[in-house]
Amino acid sequence: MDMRNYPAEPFRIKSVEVVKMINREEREEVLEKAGYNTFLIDSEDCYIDLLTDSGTNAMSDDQWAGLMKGDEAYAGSKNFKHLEKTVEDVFGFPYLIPTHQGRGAENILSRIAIKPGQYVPGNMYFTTTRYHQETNGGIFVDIIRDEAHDATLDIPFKGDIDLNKLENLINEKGAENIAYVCLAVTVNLAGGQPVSMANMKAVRELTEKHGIKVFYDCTRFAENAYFIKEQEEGYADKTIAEIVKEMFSYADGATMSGKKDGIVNMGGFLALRDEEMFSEARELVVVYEGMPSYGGMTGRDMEAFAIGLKESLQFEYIQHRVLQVRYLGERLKEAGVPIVEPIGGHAVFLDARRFCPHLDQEEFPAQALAANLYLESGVRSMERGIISAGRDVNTGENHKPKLETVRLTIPRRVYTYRHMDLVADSVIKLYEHKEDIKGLKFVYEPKQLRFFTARFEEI
Ligand code: PLI
Repeated sequence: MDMRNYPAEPFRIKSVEVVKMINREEREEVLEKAGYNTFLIDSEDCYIDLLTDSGTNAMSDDQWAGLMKGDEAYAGSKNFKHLEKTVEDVFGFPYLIPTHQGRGAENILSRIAIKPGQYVPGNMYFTTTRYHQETNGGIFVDIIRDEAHDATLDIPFKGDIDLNKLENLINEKGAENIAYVCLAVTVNLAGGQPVSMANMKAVRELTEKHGIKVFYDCTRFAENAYFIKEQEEGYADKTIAEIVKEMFSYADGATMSGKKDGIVNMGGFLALRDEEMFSEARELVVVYEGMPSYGGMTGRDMEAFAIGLKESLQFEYIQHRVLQVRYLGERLKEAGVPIVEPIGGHAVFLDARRFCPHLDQEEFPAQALAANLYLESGVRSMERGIISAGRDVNTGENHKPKLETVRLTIPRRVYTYRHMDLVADSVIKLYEHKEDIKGLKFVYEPKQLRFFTARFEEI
């Protein structure tokens, strides 16, 4: 692979955190103690930590300086004003409810916008999002285009909503029985796949006819905007900021986990266009999060978040971000390792079905692969397959997602290309003796969001 096709880091390193690699025997002990669940491994025992890109970002010197400007007043913090203005500038939403992280915003939105028995169509599920929708009596319906469920199809904008699926659902159930459409940019569990501007616009036109609201999950909005600039006709000469503004002009509001494209370690929000909804959301934020001028964040968190949102719009930053992820994916592809294609914005997803064809889905191939990658090299990754999908709330049966994946998630501004090489070499080495990977079974299965704390042993 020609490194010259990849942009060098658009930053220099000012502070470092020393990491160390423990030996294989120690890693075996750690893995057994963690019940073969990478969520239960201590950070200190990981050499390269690709569990998630959530809250694991490196802040800029501007953001660190911003922390010193924290106004920790219980009410009316100036940092809230800064964040509120930034969200309006970037996304165009006038009303802001700050929350401790994305799921705090999902909780509030689900409570105010879903009546029990209503349907909530979305472009694939996300774990915490679907949990809050279902807990509030909503029925999640996956309306992403079929191709998104096929790991091998390399086509652009695999995160798009299938407009026929949406229209059929509206005709079948009636517009009054649809709470809202949840549109995620990008689609995490599909492999970080983006949604095209054309699709966002078409979803808006269709729902407007029926009086149905559209809320975006804007957790990885900047990555999505980069893909539009790179791949959608008519956007090459637009700035990331202009693209983001247009994307959100087709939405009634958004939930955000600042821990991703906000480039901070903590924070989130619910942003709204409608004053009445805002008023309802404000009544709930004081119950679940905190005063409406801080929600779940400190003043300094809000300041760093406001600065991070603006930084995420810088072309050099977002180009490096997306292409660094692509570099890792291309190295794996070149070696014949099966991955989800095309390579998404925040992570490379190993296709565990093809990586471990000797394991049945009920033997948890992705969970086993993640455990074995840690064993191989101290690289921590995350299962995104049958364990993450959980059980059907009515039948109790396991959801069996077509995509059975291990996510190598790249934190923002944290690792170098050399780190990506080390990860690629480890995965390639494991692929060469993949038959040694044994299936797993539960020894402890939590009832909710089981992937976080479940424990396993080898079959
Ligand atoms: O982790 P939170 O509560 O700040 O955000 C929840 C959340 C909402 N939407 C999407 C698309 C996410 O990816 C998301 C969190 N993702 C995590 C933690 C991840 O590891 O991908």
